Order: sequence, then C-alpha cells, then structure tokens
Amino acid sequence: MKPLILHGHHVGPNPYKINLILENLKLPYEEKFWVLGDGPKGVKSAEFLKINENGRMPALEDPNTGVLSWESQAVINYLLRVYDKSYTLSPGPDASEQDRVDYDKWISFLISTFGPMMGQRFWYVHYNAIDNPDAKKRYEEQCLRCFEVLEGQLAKSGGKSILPSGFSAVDCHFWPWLRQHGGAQLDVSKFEYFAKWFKEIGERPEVKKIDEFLAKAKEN
Ligand SMILES: N[C@@H](CCC(=O)N[C@@H](CS)C(=O)NCC(=O)O)C(=O)O
Repeated sequence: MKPLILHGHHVGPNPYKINLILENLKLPYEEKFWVLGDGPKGVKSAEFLKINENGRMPALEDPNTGVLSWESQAVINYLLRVYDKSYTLSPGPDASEQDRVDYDKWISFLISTFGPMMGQRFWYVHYNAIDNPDAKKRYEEQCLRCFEVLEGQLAKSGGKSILPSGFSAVDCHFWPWLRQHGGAQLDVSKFEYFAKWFKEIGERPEVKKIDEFLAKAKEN
C-alpha cells in the first residue's frame, strides 16, 4: 500500500483529527506541512489552492484510490468507509438506529458548535488586533456551556469515551480541539469527567506518537 499524503499543520486542531484516525487505523502516511497565509508553503498559495480551493487544512491525497478529500469530517468519513472495514471507530452494521444517531449528533455538535466556539475564543484571546473583552467573554461562556453539555455525556462512561460504547471517531473529532483548553484560557477544573477523559485519551499511544512527531517536525 502506498502512503497516504496528509496536508497538515504543526498545531492546528483539524489536521490533528486526521493524524488520529490514520494512526488508529494503522495506515501508512506522510505529512506535508503548510503555514498560514499566501506566502511559500502557505495555505492560500496557488500551490495549495490546487489541493483545496478553500485554502484550509487538512486535505488528504490517497494515491491508492486517486481520491483527494478536504474538510476534516469528509476526510474522516472517507477513511472510515474505505479502510475501517471492521468498524473499529464507527457504528457497524449491527448498530441500532439510536447508536448511529448518537454518533452523528456528537460529531455534528463538535463540527457546528463546540469547535467553532473554541476557535473564536482562541482567536480573541491570542490574535485579534484589538482587545475585545465582550467577544472574549461571549466565547468563554459559549465554550464553558459546551463543556457542561459534554460533561453530562462523559458521565455515562465515567469519563472513558464520548460514546459509552467505547473509543471511536467521535473522540478523534473532539480531542484536538479540547486539548487546547489551556491555550484558550478556559477554566475547566470543575469538569471531573472531562478531566478523566482528557487523561485517558492523552495516554493513548497514538496520541503520544503524534505529539512527538509534530513536535519534531516543528523543530525542523
Ligand atoms: N471546517 C474545516 C476547517 C479547517 C480549518 O479551519 N483549518 C485551519 C487549521 S486547523 C486552517 O487551515 N486555517 C488556515 C486559515 O485560516 O487560513 C475542517 O474541519 O477541516
């Protein structure tokens, strides 16, 4: 099998989701690193826009099938459809309709709500040109509201995984965003099940491997 090509970033949460899926499925891959902006190796450069006309990472090229995908959810769905034939990370053929809906709804919640709130909070804490306390407060409140919702769900497994049935692609969607809670200056200390989940997922060998790989890649 030829290695898949992940177009990613050293710290961005969306490409990290794909690292997690690739590692958990034990697929061979190479990562090409891009930077923000339209300069050389920038995601808004003509070179990258040929790969993803939306100018964002991740994108994934699969030389085994000729498929090119972008948008983390589409990339993950592709990988699961093509390479997770035994349904290790998503509901299998025997799953109930409720199980399928639960899988979809938690991913939708991350993609449409929790992730964007974290992204905005991060932006207003670190990058906005002028200090904007109203925006910082709004996104802090929204993030903490989302943490509260997630806490209720994590309680069902005692903090082991987002779906009580066990580790799945849902955790891979959430982890890269929620690991940035410190950087986003969010006080999540009251969420005990989140703390357990954070430790549990952080100790997975795939996570350690990716963190080491990305740290090394950043140095070079
Ligand atoms: N909805 C997209 C978001 C992708 C995205 O925003 N990626 C960030 C890195 S985590 C990026 O490429 N940012 C570059 C930019 O904003 O110019 C997904 O889920 O893949």
